[in-house]
Amino acid sequence: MIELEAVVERCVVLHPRRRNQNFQADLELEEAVGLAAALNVDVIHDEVVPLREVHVANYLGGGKISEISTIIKNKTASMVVVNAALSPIQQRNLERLWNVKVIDRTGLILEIFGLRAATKEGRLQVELARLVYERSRLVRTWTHLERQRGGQGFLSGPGETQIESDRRVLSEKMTKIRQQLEQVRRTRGLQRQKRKRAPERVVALVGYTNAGKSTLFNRLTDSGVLAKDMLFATLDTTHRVLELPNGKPAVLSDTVGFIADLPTDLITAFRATLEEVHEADLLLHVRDISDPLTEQRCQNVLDVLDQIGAGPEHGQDIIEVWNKADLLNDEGLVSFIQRAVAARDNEKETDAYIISSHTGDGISELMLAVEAMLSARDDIIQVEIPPKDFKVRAWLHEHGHVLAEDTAETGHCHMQVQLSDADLGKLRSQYPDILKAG
Ligand SMILES: Nc1nc2c(ncn2[C@@H]2O[C@H](COP(=O)(O)OP(=O)(O)OP(=O)(O)O)[C@@H](O)[C@H]2O)c(=O)[nH]1
Ligand SMILES: [Mg+2]
Repeated sequence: MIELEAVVERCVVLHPRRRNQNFQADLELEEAVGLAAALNVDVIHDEVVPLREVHVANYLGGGKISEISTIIKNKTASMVVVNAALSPIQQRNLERLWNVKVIDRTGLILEIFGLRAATKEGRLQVELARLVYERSRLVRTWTHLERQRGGQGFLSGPGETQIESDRRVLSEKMTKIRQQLEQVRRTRGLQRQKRKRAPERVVALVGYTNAGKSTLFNRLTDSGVLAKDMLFATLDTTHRVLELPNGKPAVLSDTVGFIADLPTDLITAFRATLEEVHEADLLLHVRDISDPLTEQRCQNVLDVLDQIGAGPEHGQDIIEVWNKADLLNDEGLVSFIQRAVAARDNEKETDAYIISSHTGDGISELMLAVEAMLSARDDIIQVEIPPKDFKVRAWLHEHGHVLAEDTAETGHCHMQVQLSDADLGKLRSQYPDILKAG
């Protein structure tokens, strides 16, 4: 049998820095190199490219293009990553000029997600996102062709027909995937409902990719999910039981990491996965405080949360977990400790706890905070449900934690239920009569 040697792409990574952009371009280049590395390619050259203006046709200026051309030839590169959003035309033109594969940031992230997706739902979501991306490329290519043809609109050349039919094929594929996804999601929805009916509260780990969510998840739940110095190590949501200090169980879920400029198509495609985040009782926002870009990345995460209707802007409880404290020097650590204490004292700021998932420092304090936060909003109520409103009983079982229940001869059901603030509000507005005082 002939064994084929896997061809490892030899990759050039470019990070274009626009004139008005920050001085942290080298860190952003570093992230792009990390993303490329997550694709198992060999990064043989990387550089920040100062860009005075975007050139419509080729994105980069002529001088830079020939400079990179030489590097590609000398180092026998086989692909170039441009860490920016290229138009389809720019991408194609650069490919022609350099005679290698060119991908932009969205393409890169899509490739990584494609490699990593392990569950059926994950694979379908990525495939859908990729089709949406390709389809938009076709549409834009089409606009471009139309412009090129200028006034000769009567010439409906083969290009048009080709693109039209390509679009149709893509649309059909997308419809099929959406149907399959629907099927998978129904199952997931049922599982989620089952979890919701269970009295356990759900805590979700969210955060920038590589912040240490999976490492913390493993430490808290004694499990062995993949935690690795690799961007987007986790793509599929995992749940495990988390034992709180008071001995009560909660459910902890590990989720996909976020990244700056996460393509909107991907956010949409991962909506179902992110719904888990949306419906959690508490979010733990894991941050890598040893990362010089930690503030910027914190904001990126908050933006994505906001886009999916989750997080503090939407009234969801959240705690910041400042991870990787072991990597700070004494001075850095002291300043973060002061900030965390100040944040906890300030009503308007999100509570922050400093930990190291590696050494375990700070974890017990964090867990006490989680426990307190989970029960802070609970109320214990007494209700009396007349037989005609019996569906409320099912609702209470689904949403609350039923502590006691008994049915009188009259058919009235008495219940003692622990309920979140939000659910109590719903109950009050829909069934104002069944709440008993006290
Ligand atoms: N020094 C140090 N390293 C840590 C700590 N927590 C996590 N790491 C390392 O950071 C890297 C990323 O950790 P993961 O747990 O995979 O990060 P993640 O947030 O799950 O990342 P994605 O799943 O890719 O989004 C790994 O190499 C971990 O060993 C910590 O407290 N201290
Ligand atoms: Mg992970």
